[in-house]
Amino acid sequence: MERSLVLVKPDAVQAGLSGVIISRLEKLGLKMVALKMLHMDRALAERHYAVHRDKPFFGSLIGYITSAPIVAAVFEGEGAVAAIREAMGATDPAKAEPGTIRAEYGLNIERNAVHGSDSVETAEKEIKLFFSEDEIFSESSESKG
Ligand code: IDP
Ligand code: MG
Repeated sequence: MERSLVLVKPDAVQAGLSGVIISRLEKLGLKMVALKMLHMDRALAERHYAVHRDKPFFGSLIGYITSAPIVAAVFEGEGAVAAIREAMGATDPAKAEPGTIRAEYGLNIERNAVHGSDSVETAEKEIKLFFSEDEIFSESSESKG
Protein backbone atom coordinates (compact mmCIF):
# COMPACT_ATOMS: atom_id res chain seq x y z
CA MET A 1 0.00 0.00 0.00
CA GLU A 2 1.24 3.50 -0.84
CA ARG A 3 2.80 5.45 2.01
CA SER A 4 3.86 9.06 2.55
CA LEU A 5 6.01 10.70 5.21
CA VAL A 6 4.45 13.72 6.89
CA LEU A 7 6.32 16.12 9.15
CA VAL A 8 4.52 18.74 11.20
CA LYS A 9 7.28 21.35 11.15
CA PRO A 10 8.58 23.34 14.15
CA ASP A 11 6.43 26.45 13.53
CA ALA A 12 3.22 24.40 13.53
CA VAL A 13 4.19 22.23 16.53
CA GLN A 14 5.02 25.38 18.50
CA ALA A 15 1.69 26.92 17.51
CA GLY A 16 -0.20 23.89 18.83
CA LEU A 17 -1.33 22.77 15.40
CA SER A 18 -0.01 19.17 15.38
CA GLY A 19 -3.40 17.65 16.16
CA VAL A 20 -5.29 19.79 13.68
CA ILE A 21 -2.91 18.96 10.86
CA ILE A 22 -2.85 15.21 11.61
CA SER A 23 -6.64 15.25 11.88
CA ARG A 24 -7.04 16.91 8.48
CA LEU A 25 -4.93 14.18 6.89
CA GLU A 26 -6.88 11.43 8.65
CA LYS A 27 -10.07 12.95 7.24
CA LEU A 28 -8.74 12.37 3.72
CA GLY A 29 -9.47 8.71 4.37
CA LEU A 30 -5.80 7.83 4.81
CA LYS A 31 -4.65 5.66 7.68
CA MET A 32 -2.01 6.90 10.08
CA VAL A 33 0.30 3.93 10.61
CA ALA A 34 3.21 5.57 12.52
CA LEU A 35 3.67 8.63 14.72
CA LYS A 36 6.43 10.17 16.84
CA MET A 37 7.73 13.47 18.18
CA LEU A 38 11.43 14.14 17.76
CA HIS A 39 13.98 16.91 17.60
CA MET A 40 15.81 16.45 14.28
CA ASP A 41 19.57 16.73 14.49
CA ARG A 42 21.71 18.26 11.76
CA ALA A 43 22.72 14.91 10.27
CA LEU A 44 19.11 13.76 9.86
CA ALA A 45 18.03 17.16 8.49
CA GLU A 46 20.83 17.17 5.92
CA ARG A 47 19.91 13.65 4.76
CA HIS A 48 16.19 14.43 4.60
CA TYR A 49 16.80 17.62 2.58
CA ALA A 50 19.88 16.35 0.66
CA VAL A 51 18.25 17.18 -2.69
CA HIS A 52 18.32 20.89 -1.69
CA ARG A 53 21.99 20.92 -0.63
CA ASP A 54 22.99 23.46 -3.31
CA LYS A 55 19.99 25.80 -2.88
CA PRO A 56 20.58 29.24 -1.37
CA PHE A 57 18.01 28.51 1.35
CA PHE A 58 19.60 25.21 2.46
CA GLY A 59 21.46 26.56 5.52
CA SER A 60 18.43 28.44 6.76
CA LEU A 61 16.16 25.43 6.14
CA ILE A 62 18.42 23.14 8.17
CA GLY A 63 18.57 25.71 10.97
CA TYR A 64 14.79 25.99 11.00
CA ILE A 65 13.92 22.28 10.84
CA THR A 66 16.37 21.53 13.70
CA SER A 67 15.26 24.52 15.81
CA ALA A 68 12.53 22.75 17.81
CA PRO A 69 10.70 19.40 17.93
CA ILE A 70 8.64 18.12 15.04
CA VAL A 71 5.93 15.49 14.73
CA ALA A 72 6.64 12.77 12.17
CA ALA A 73 3.95 10.46 10.82
CA VAL A 74 3.44 7.87 8.12
CA PHE A 75 0.13 7.83 6.27
CA GLU A 76 -0.98 4.94 4.13
CA GLY A 77 -3.65 4.59 1.47
CA GLU A 78 -4.28 4.56 -2.24
CA GLY A 79 -2.85 7.72 -3.77
CA ALA A 80 -1.57 8.86 -0.36
CA VAL A 81 1.33 10.90 -1.77
CA ALA A 82 -0.77 13.00 -4.15
CA ALA A 83 -3.68 13.35 -1.72
CA ILE A 84 -1.39 14.75 0.96
CA ARG A 85 0.42 17.10 -1.44
CA GLU A 86 -2.97 18.45 -2.54
CA ALA A 87 -4.16 18.93 1.04
CA MET A 88 -0.89 20.72 1.94
CA GLY A 89 -0.98 23.21 -0.94
CA ALA A 90 1.93 24.96 -2.66
CA THR A 91 5.30 25.38 -0.92
CA ASP A 92 4.71 29.12 -0.48
CA PRO A 93 1.64 29.63 1.76
CA ALA A 94 0.98 32.91 -0.05
CA LYS A 95 0.51 30.96 -3.28
CA ALA A 96 -1.23 27.92 -1.80
CA GLU A 97 -4.88 27.28 -2.70
CA PRO A 98 -7.28 28.71 -0.11
CA GLY A 99 -8.30 26.08 2.42
CA THR A 100 -5.08 24.09 2.13
CA ILE A 101 -3.01 23.42 5.24
CA ARG A 102 -0.19 25.72 4.18
CA ALA A 103 -2.57 28.51 3.16
CA GLU A 104 -4.23 28.34 6.57
CA TYR A 105 -1.31 27.65 8.86
CA GLY A 106 1.98 28.34 7.04
CA LEU A 107 3.89 31.47 8.06
CA ASN A 108 6.10 31.91 4.98
CA ILE A 109 7.83 29.93 2.20
CA GLU A 110 10.27 28.40 4.71
CA ARG A 111 8.06 28.06 7.78
CA ASN A 112 5.24 26.39 5.93
CA ALA A 113 3.81 24.12 8.64
CA VAL A 114 4.06 20.73 6.99
CA HIS A 115 6.13 18.36 4.85
CA GLY A 116 4.75 15.59 2.65
CA SER A 117 6.74 13.26 0.39
CA ASP A 118 6.76 14.31 -3.27
CA SER A 119 6.70 10.82 -4.83
CA VAL A 120 6.28 7.18 -3.86
CA GLU A 121 10.03 6.61 -4.30
CA THR A 122 10.95 9.61 -2.15
CA ALA A 123 8.44 8.50 0.47
CA GLU A 124 10.07 5.09 0.82
CA LYS A 125 13.50 6.68 1.35
CA GLU A 126 12.19 9.37 3.73
CA ILE A 127 10.20 6.93 5.87
CA LYS A 128 13.35 4.86 6.44
CA LEU A 129 15.13 7.95 7.82
CA PHE A 130 12.50 8.41 10.54
CA PHE A 131 10.97 5.01 11.30
CA SER A 132 12.08 1.41 11.64
CA GLU A 133 9.71 -1.22 10.22
CA ASP A 134 8.61 -2.26 13.73
CA GLU A 135 7.40 1.30 14.39
CA ILE A 136 5.02 1.14 11.42
CA PHE A 137 1.66 -0.44 12.17
CA SER A 138 0.29 -1.10 8.73
CA GLU A 139 -1.98 -4.05 8.04
CA SER A 140 0.59 -5.55 5.70
CA SER A 141 3.35 -5.45 8.34
CA GLU A 142 1.28 -6.24 11.45
CA SER A 143 1.51 -9.94 12.07
CA LYS A 144 2.25 -9.80 15.79
CA GLY A 145 -1.42 -9.80 16.84
P1 IDP B 1 7.98 21.18 -0.69
O1 IDP B 1 8.13 21.09 0.81
O2 IDP B 1 6.69 21.82 -1.09
O3 IDP B 1 8.24 19.87 -1.38
P2 IDP B 1 10.61 21.99 -1.62
O4 IDP B 1 10.87 22.83 -2.84
O5 IDP B 1 10.96 20.55 -1.70
O6 IDP B 1 9.09 22.21 -1.21
O7 IDP B 1 11.43 22.67 -0.43
C1 IDP B 1 11.59 21.99 0.79
C2 IDP B 1 11.37 22.98 1.91
O8 IDP B 1 12.37 24.00 1.85
C3 IDP B 1 10.06 23.76 1.83
O9 IDP B 1 8.96 23.05 2.35
C4 IDP B 1 10.38 24.99 2.65
O10 IDP B 1 10.35 24.73 4.05
C5 IDP B 1 11.83 25.25 2.23
N1 IDP B 1 11.91 26.15 1.07
C6 IDP B 1 11.59 25.90 -0.22
N2 IDP B 1 11.80 26.95 -1.03
C7 IDP B 1 12.29 27.92 -0.22
C8 IDP B 1 12.72 29.28 -0.47
O11 IDP B 1 12.70 29.79 -1.60
N3 IDP B 1 13.14 29.98 0.62
C9 IDP B 1 13.18 29.44 1.89
N4 IDP B 1 12.80 28.18 2.15
C10 IDP B 1 12.36 27.42 1.11
MG1 MG C 1 9.96 18.77 -1.70
